[in-house]
Amino acid sequence: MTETTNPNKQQNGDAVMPETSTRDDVFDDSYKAKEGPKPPMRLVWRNIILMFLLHVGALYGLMLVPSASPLTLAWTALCFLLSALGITAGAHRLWSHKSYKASTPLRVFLALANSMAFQNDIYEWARDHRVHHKYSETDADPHNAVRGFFFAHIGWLLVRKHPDVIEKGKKLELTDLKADNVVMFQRKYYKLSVVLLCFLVPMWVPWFLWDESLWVGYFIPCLMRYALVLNATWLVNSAAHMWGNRPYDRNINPSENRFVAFSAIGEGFHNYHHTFPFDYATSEFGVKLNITTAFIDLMYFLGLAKDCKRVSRDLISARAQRTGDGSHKTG
Ligand code: ST9
Ligand code: ZN
Ligand code: ZN
Repeated sequence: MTETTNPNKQQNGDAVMPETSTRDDVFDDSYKAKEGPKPPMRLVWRNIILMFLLHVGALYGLMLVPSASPLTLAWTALCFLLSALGITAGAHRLWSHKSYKASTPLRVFLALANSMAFQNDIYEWARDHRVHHKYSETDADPHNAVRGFFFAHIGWLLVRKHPDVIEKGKKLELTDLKADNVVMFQRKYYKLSVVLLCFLVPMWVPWFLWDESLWVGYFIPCLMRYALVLNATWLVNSAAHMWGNRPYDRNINPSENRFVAFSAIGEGFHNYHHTFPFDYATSEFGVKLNITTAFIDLMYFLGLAKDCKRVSRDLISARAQRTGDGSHKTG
């Protein structure tokens, strides 16, 4: 593991930037909101209708759970875990933040898992996420939590983006993503990969292998699982930007939220993550409530991941003392 100890001053205080990290995921306080009235909110009815239908389908899937075979439920849990890892270990910690390096087989696996999660392709996800970190809680943040829980959770996907998101996003450094063949390949064949991996495979496997009905296969491992992964992810943008302690930086909204950490397989330690975005564990406490970190550790052990970046304990304590809300614990 690469431990960061060099206290270079960064724009967001004393967060330390390892040489290989992207600088465009670090908070930039130079953003100035444009004067004058805000642009009008433009609803995207196609997304509103599809998201409504998805959630109705997911609730119906929940009602079908008692009629599903135990194998189908185990398969649903596996699909949840795989698609979640495609976001957490893939789009988030690897591609948005470059917090560790992954071999080609691991990147291929994570890209497939990412298509199973159907949350926009990796390139678009990482671009939006970098702009979220860099201009957090401003109009240039795609899911600006200052606009309320609903907007940060799902509302931002139901309206046209604020022009500042696009303007600032176009200035981001994305050459690493453009140079990654796996990312570009996934982007090129994204729609096909989603149809196969988010919908057909989760529905077809239980029918083919243990005679589950296609109906149950469609509503439980497919729609219900997809909606659960989406909502677990969105909770990081909504709940973990509002509720919880701020042991590392009391001046920012992102918070340590254990419920979100549990449901988002390790991504709820959001005050830590926004303070030290390049840490591969996204938490001070390693694998605690953090399946994603355990997964990356396993990949490291198997020789498929390397250069996992960590922040030193001394630096964490110094930062917590200087800017934390006083709730910092060391265990
Ligand atoms: C989904 C994503 O759910 C979820 C992401 C969550 C992030 C969470 C982060 C938290 C931390 C990690 C925790 C993980 C936990 C996981 C737990 C798992 C258990 N920069 O987009 P358009 C350009 S997706 C630069 O159409 P509109 C763009 O290239 C769900 N440029 O904007 C294009 O240019 P051109 C499924 C940008 O029209 C133009 O602008 N998907 C940027 O405003 C227009 O782009 C959906 O539901 C940027 N940042 O529409 C809907 N952004 O024309 C998907 C845009 O030249 N999205 N551009 O190509 C949409 O339908 C639309 O984007 C929209 C906005 C309606 C939302
Ligand atoms: Zn992040
Ligand atoms: Zn955030």
